[in-house]
Amino acid sequence: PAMASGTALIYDDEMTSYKLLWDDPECDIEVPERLLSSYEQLKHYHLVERCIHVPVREGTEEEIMLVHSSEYLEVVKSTQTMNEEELRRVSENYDAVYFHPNTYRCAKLAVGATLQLVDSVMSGKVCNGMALVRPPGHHSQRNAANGFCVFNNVAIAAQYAKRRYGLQRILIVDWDVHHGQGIQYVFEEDPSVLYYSWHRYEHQQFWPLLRESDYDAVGQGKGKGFNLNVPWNKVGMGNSDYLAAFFHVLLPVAFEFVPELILVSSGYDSGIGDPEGQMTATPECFAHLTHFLMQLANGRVCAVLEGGYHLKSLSESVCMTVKTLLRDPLPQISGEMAPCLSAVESIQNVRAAHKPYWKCLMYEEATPLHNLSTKSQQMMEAELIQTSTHPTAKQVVGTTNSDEAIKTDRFLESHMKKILFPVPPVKTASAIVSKVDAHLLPISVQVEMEMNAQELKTLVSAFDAELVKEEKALLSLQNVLAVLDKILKKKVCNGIAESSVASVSTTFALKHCFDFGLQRVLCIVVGDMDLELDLDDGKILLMNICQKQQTEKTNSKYHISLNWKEDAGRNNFFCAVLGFILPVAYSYQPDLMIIVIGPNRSLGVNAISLLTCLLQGLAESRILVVIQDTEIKLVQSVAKALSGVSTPDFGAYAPAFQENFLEIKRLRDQLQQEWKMLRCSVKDWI
Ligand code: X5A
Ligand code: ZN
Repeated sequence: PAMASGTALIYDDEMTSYKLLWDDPECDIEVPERLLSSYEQLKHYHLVERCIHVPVREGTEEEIMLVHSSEYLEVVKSTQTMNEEELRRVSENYDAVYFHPNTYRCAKLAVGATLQLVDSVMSGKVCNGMALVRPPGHHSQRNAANGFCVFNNVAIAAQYAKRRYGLQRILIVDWDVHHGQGIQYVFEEDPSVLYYSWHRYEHQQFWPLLRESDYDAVGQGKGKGFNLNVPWNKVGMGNSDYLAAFFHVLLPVAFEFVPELILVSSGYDSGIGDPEGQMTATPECFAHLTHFLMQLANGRVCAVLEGGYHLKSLSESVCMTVKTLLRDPLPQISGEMAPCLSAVESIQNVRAAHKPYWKCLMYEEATPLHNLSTKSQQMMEAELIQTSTHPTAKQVVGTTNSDEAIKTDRFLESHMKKILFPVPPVKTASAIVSKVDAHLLPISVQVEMEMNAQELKTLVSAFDAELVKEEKALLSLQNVLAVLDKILKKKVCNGIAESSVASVSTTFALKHCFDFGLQRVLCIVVGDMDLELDLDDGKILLMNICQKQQTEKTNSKYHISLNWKEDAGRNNFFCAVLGFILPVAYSYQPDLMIIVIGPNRSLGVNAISLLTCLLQGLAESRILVVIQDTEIKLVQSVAKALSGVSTPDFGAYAPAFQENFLEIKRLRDQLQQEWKMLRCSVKDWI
């Protein structure tokens, strides 16, 4: 279905009007500059003017009482008129909290800002948005402030959305580095709110030090299965660990859940340089996380600020989130893509704990690992350090001092210049060359093609002298080349080309890519097609999804054949995309993707469109789709996926054919040494 457009930004500097008035080393990181510097950076990148400004309001008492008791509300209210001495005394009743005379007013604005965002999205005024608020909310509970949080903004928003809009399924994604135990408590028995949180845990040695933050807290009563905790037992988790948790835990479950709205407890203390989190995820990681969530709930994503205490890291990450909500192309994610042992261990444990509740996990082995013996753990860690540049705990310990914070500042300064930032963004238009009537395609995507006939003939004859003589083939090549050329020259981001000779066209296109200087092209072929390609140098990764059994074994790691049985209408291609294709693609890190749709395709229109949507996180969103036969439905659907006007609707989820599932599992076991993002269990680690 088509979706609303536009991104709301909700911010009011009144929420900077409270601060810590006394000495408290635990609370002194929660400062007004957190909001000021985030907003400044949004202005700097000209993102503020691209968003729709929505004013804040106060949350009402009734709204606050959707989650909190009236007694607690009265306590918070009473702090307005207190002197410093009294404020200190109230603060001491709670864990890691300070009050200021303006706290109550700001906490009401934070709730109201969050509800304004939900209203803007639910009314269709915008598609998505972000609220920059203080105080944060996810630790606060029915009767208690906790961890800088006063009212639970996101939990209130979920209750409000259920009540006001009759929603039946809301997904809360809490990517803050702390466990939002406040949210967990509110929805523990509620199957209509799926709560996902990853958090620094260190076997319960990290604040808030709770047993119930572990992976085996799956929810209670009717809510069993609707609470997903991914506890990180080491510091130093980074881009690949976070993405692995998305691929192997959150996304399969979320696609099965089919949320109607997504609320993000959007804390950035899980980012690099943060003194609380001590993790290593770089700002562009948040662009990718945001992008994946945008493929669910018809794009209705509301991000609400929680933590984040390294000002530069925080503000760059906020910008990445907003930029992605605005549908700019995604920056390439940096670093080697391989989750660390400890991360995979946590992922395996959550998957095992949730096996009874989700069809996507039904074939999982049911063995949570309790604790790997220290010895085997050390051996495996040693192996890991040799084979991967993944930051180890040792490298990041000690980032709390200000020297280290400044180092991160400098690192980010140059890092952000290297990635796709700042403006201007590449135009996100698509180039389409197709026999399908222009008026049947999304308006924004038609681009005139311009390719000098002589120039083309020269190119083609260098490739294959015979081809120049064949009128029809020449025309096909021309289509493909015209679109590809625009992508390579960054005049457009992506495109579709019809070609009657897809295989020749693709070979030709690939050659053109390398002449242009690309290093790695991911080529996904759907259907039966023989491509004569030299795959040894790793410049092409060929993935063939087809029905016919591939008899001849290929011995190149750059040729992967996925034997997939047609399952149109059964909607279980998710397993293959999330559990296999995306992890391999992220491990490979291509500069461009070519998706070729040949004859006898084993995937339906929706599956192909979903694949197209999800792959846009790679290669700065550069995708060329080559379609062999003119199929109006397919061209339309892929065009919509590329232009971001809609995500394919899959309806309810059905379990995978066991055969399909086993195929994925077999391939994963076979290939996880090469393509490390496939790892979701520690068996066969070495
Ligand atoms: C919202 C948030 C952290 C509290 C840490 C207390 N709170 N040590 O990030
Ligand atoms: Zn936090």
